[in-house]
Amino acid sequence: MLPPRETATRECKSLNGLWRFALDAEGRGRQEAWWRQRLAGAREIPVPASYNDLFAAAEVRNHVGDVWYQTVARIPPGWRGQRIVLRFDAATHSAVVWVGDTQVAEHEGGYTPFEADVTDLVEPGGEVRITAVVSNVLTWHTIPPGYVTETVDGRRRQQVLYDFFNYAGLHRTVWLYATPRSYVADVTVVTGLDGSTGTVRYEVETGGAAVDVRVVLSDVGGSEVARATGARGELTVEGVRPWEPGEGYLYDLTIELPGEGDTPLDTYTIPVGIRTVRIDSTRFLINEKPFYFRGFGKHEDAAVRGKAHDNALMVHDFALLDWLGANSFRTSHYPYAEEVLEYADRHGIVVIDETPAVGINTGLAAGVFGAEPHVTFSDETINKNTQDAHRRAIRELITRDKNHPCVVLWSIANEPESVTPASRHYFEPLAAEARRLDPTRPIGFANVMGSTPDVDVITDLFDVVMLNRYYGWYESVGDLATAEAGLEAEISAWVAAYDKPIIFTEYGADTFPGLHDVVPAPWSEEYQSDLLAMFHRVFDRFDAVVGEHVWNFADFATAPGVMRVDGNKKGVFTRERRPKAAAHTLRRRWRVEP
Ligand code: GCB
Repeated sequence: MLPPRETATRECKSLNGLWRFALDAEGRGRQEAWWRQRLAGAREIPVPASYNDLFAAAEVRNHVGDVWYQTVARIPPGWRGQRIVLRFDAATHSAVVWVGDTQVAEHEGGYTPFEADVTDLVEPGGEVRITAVVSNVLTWHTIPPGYVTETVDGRRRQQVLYDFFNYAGLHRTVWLYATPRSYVADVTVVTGLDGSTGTVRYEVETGGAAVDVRVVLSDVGGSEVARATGARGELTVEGVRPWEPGEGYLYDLTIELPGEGDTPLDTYTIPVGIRTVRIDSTRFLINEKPFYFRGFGKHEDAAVRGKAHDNALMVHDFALLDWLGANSFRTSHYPYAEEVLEYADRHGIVVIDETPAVGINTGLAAGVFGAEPHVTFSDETINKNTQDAHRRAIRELITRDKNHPCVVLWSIANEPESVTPASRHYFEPLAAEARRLDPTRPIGFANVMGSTPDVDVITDLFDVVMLNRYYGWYESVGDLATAEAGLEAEISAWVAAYDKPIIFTEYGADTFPGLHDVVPAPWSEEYQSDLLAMFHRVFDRFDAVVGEHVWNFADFATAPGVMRVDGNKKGVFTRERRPKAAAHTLRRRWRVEP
């Protein structure tokens, strides 16, 4: 699905701003058809934002169920004769949308976009009422999974199986946009490199009446470097300037549907980074050069706005990554806003792109987050329906992000159960589906502590070993010598079992900012630094370890619990992005001064 973009033939109108908002505490709105009129008793709410932290009200923060959003938008008069589309970049976790009285969209999955052709429902120059009901409910059959319980006083409680606050709402931009009736619907590019020659294979999908396709590739200066006609083909670029980590060089691929004379019916441009990705034994090769991942698992998380995309925060976070000498991050534990990937493309930051499949592991949730004990895979819990939702989540992630050069690896799940025959049964078709959808990128999943190579049964389905390990924290806390021995032994076991690269996708320690000690005491800033240094010492003993992503970039909100004091404190930065001592430790290791 193409992101909305203004071109010579297209216009976009963001609907961001203050919308009307109503909490549906009793779940009456769908029956009473609240979309048919102005939302009664509505608050005003900013879009984009999570609704949870805005109103100083526990019933909003902890609400489980539907909330309603409504706005009135004017369709630009110049859009007459155009195809008009309404697009939500994200509605967490599911939504139904009406334009006027007509339902136009229904979508499950809180972190990927959906859209509807509303041409026949709107009048250019006129106003239109747009209403969305957004639900934050997670069930055994959603991705991520969860379940709802009742408290003694009859309130609903959402049990999540993961370690971050269940923020919900319209987290990203809502758009109206117009395209010609014959339009570029999608494009897929696959790039190649052979010495100084680059190739761009492309495939264009069109909508509306069948028309020709013409593509032009140009460099940063706007000079044409290659062109072709036809819906699919291959462009050759002599003297190519590749997209490299740290150097996000992008060409522009302009797709035109030629019309009469010089004016195209439709035109759409996507940035293209020419690069290759390949695994060779234990090496992770970008442009045939070994790449070592230095960076973090992150979250979309900030005070007040929760999980909303925010350009100020994005630019600042990338500046901090640069200050540290980081070259990559993982979109733990869901697809991030498309703006983030576009920024990473332009700045040469490498991304491990993850689906929202976090919590496919009831044993872990029971141990860490106090969930009730359940069997992970069963008819009553995670089953065929969940697997179908997971397949859709993989499909939506790959179709959205397939053209980003920054994305070099798909992570199809975080810390799933991976030691039972049922887990193999569940993951085998999903790994195959990811490969079918994108044969050009390696795939992996973040493996949970304890799922060592002697008991794991799914790693052979993947290309990379991605390990989340908490030696020195959840195991051997306060005893870094034992932790170091444990870590070294485990890496040795992986190296003996698999000829695959190993990326540490999580390691870290909760750290209370400002807590200092003369002895290495857990929760102190010194302990976090010492623990990271210990991991690094061990990583450096193994060639197969090709990456280190600290957990986490910054402190983040979680559900309350005995393990969490005002959220997860494993950040190297506080939630306000102040560095802890560990930030300086990492900078000394990572920052390669020119
Ligand atoms: C993990 C999870 C991550 C948690 C982290 C922790 O293994 O993948 O979501 O936040 O551990 O801090 O416990």
